[in-house]
This record gives sequence, structure tokens and C-alpha cells, in this order.
Amino acid sequence: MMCTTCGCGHGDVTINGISPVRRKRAAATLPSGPRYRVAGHVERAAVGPLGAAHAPEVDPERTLRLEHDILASNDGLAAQNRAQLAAQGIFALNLVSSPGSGKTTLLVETIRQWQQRTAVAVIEGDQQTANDAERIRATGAPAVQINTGKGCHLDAHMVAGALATLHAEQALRDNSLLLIENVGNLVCPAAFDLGEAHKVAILSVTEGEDKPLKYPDMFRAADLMILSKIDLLPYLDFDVEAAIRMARQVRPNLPVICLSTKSGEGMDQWLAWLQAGCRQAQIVQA
Ligand SMILES: Nc1nc2c(ncn2[C@@H]2O[C@H](COP(=O)(O)OP(=O)(O)OP(=O)(O)O)[C@@H](O)[C@H]2O)c(=O)[nH]1
Ligand SMILES: [Zn+2]
Ligand SMILES: [Zn+2]
Repeated sequence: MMCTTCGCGHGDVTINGISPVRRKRAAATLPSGPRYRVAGHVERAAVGPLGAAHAPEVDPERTLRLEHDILASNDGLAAQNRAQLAAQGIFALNLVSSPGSGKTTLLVETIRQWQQRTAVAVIEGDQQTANDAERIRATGAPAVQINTGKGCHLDAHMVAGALATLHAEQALRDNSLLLIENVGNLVCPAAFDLGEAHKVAILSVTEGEDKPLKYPDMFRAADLMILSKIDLLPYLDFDVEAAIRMARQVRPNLPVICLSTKSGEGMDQWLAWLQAGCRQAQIVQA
């Protein structure tokens, strides 16, 4: 399968190092017949979720049909993931950012400070290596590593597989927290619903304040922005107000938490945000 955006391959996905049998796409659930018949009008590519479809060897009509099918299939499964999580009162977040913004470090610190409150489980996405899952497991929290190979984002199928693995380990506890670290990429993860309650976009202060304008889909899809590594501000020209202003240009009123895992600044605010979300997600015990 290819990415709707950049045409990357998805053939070599593994979950905890094991190649999952990809669920057969439920063809019956997809709309039948020809879709997006546009007779080669490339401009119609703008109907794509990110307005970008380039796979030079595939004709535009076929690209649009594939894109539509991939997203329909993804969204169907994301809805199933969401229903499963809701039934258990699990508050699930999808952490998205550039590579190296501090996602795994934030997860490790969060788990250290959170574990007393509820159970927490983690799904880690990366192209290669199980490094991040190992960093999480060192805290004692269960973690599943999804390696996407050449893929540039997690999709709902992969997350369904990871949920099944966590479920088999009895790691998906009622009224708990599930943190999903997406592949470091500010573009493609924006288009894929995993079944999460919210996407959380992490922007580190070393990246420059204009990233929300350069990669607007990601910040538009997010319900919270974390401005990370603020302990580094004294050494940089980064303008915090400008960064927040640009983020809110693409997503009006986007909540922002400024945070450093090194100094601990902002962690309380983040934990309070998590707590409020968990409370909302919790199932009412009869
Ligand atoms: N100064 C400072 N460095 C940080 C902070 N948080 C993370 N880092 C450093 O940033 C680097 C990348 O952190 P990671 O947590 O691995 O980033 P990531 O987003 O998980 O990276 P990928 O999984 O590759 O996308 C590491 O060297 C961290 O020590 C912070 O708050 N302040
Ligand atoms: Zn992509
Ligand atoms: Zn990471």
C-alpha cells in the first residue's frame, strides 16, 4: 500500500518485530463503482486530504481512487479502534512532530510522573529500531513497537494490530491512558486518524517558530501544541509569542503548553491536561 501523500511503501511493517497479517480490506464496506473519475485532471488532486498526490508512475485517476480507498479503509478501522478504546474508558493520544522534538523523552517523563494515577500503555512508531519502546519499557510501562519500514506515518491498521498485542498482554486497562508516538514527520501523520481522542503536536524551540505555517495540516489537525525544550530558549533567537501566533493562524485558539523535560517546567500543566482528558474518557461505573 502506498502513502496518500508521498507514495512510500508499506510492505515491511512489523509490530514488536513480527510481521502482522494485514487484515483484508473489507471491500464490502467501501463504496462500489468508479470514484473520482476526473479524466486526468491533475488539479482535482486538491481533493486529497493534504492536497498532494505524487506518484509519478501512477496515473492521476488511479492515484485518487487509491487515495480514497486507503483513507476510507483507514477511517473505518480508526472508528473501530476508537469504539474499542471508548468502551474501556481509555484516553488515547497521538503524538506528532518532527524527528527529535522530544516525544520519547516526554513520554518517559510523563509515565514516571503519571503511573501513580492510572495504568499507562504506549504504542511506539518509527521506521526502524525498537529503541523508543525499550526506553519506555525501562519505566515499567508496557510498550509495543511498530516499525513502518519505509512508511512515513502510522495508520489505523497498524494501531489495531498493536492494540491486539497490548490486549493479549492484558496491558489495556480500563480507565487508563494510551500514548501513541507517531513516526517523526510533520506531513503524512496529519492525514491518518488512528482512533485517538486528540493529536498533540510537539514543536521544539530549536526548529524555528514558522513550522506551523510551513506544515499547516499537522497543526490544524492538533488539539494541543506542546512547545518543547524551553530550557534552551536562553541560547536561541526563538520567539515564543511568534510561534504561538503562527500556530493559531492555522488553528485558532489552539491550546499551547510550553514545557521542558530537563527543567520540569510545564510538566504540571501537561499532567493536568492529561488528567482532565482521562476524566472525560472514563466509563461511568455502574
Ligand atoms: N534541552 C532539552 N533537550 C531535550 C528535551 N527533551 C528532549 N531533549 C533531547 O532531544 C533529543 C531527542 O529527543 P527524543 O525524545 O528522542 O525525540 P523524539 O521526538 O522521540 O525523536 P524521534 O523518535 O526520532 O522522532 C534527545 O537528545 C533528548 O535528550 C528538553 O526538554 N530539553
Ligand atoms: Zn508519506
Ligand atoms: Zn521517539
